[in-house]
Amino acid sequence: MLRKNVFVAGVALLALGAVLLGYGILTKSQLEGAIGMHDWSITWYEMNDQLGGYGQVLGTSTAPLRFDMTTVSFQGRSEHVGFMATTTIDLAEDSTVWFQIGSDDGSQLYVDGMALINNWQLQAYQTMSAELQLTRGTHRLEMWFYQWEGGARVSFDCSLPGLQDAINVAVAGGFLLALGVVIALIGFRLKPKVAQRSGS
Ligand SMILES: [Ca+2]
Repeated sequence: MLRKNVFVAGVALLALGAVLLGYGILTKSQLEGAIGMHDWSITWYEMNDQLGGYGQVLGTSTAPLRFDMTTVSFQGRSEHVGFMATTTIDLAEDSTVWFQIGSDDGSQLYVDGMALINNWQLQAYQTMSAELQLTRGTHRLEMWFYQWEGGARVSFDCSLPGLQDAINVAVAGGFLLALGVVIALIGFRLKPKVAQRSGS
């Protein structure tokens, strides 16, 4: 009886885990597919002061929409450097979109010309996020960043709200599935021992 109960509990966990895992992965791919992404066009500048005053242009580069430059460096330069970057996103339907910028030192984010996040200051790496209701179609993003001295990092992320929840559900589902397999196997292997004990 014990064997059967353990086995059934294991299979139930396994099934629940598989459903959650599938649901999480499906939701994640739907949310990720809902934003059409394009690379950032970045123009790098020399910075004139620690308040984020722009100097002369140093050059240009590109980056994927969602990026994390853990050590900012342009042409070997990691201090007194900054950029202005532009890109667009395409929405398949009207959506609330979650944006996050992170920077050491300062950063700002504009969406369709409107200031959405302002984190323009000397600081250790810090992220700030905001959500914005946007209509179906193409929207223009503009990001400003500067690094004065010391640590140098900048990141950008965006998604439809719920992406992290979907990832968490998938991870929890995978854990339950693995746990269910282990418990079902234990239940399965209990049989001979239980049978021998009851028989002796
Ligand atoms: Ca810094």
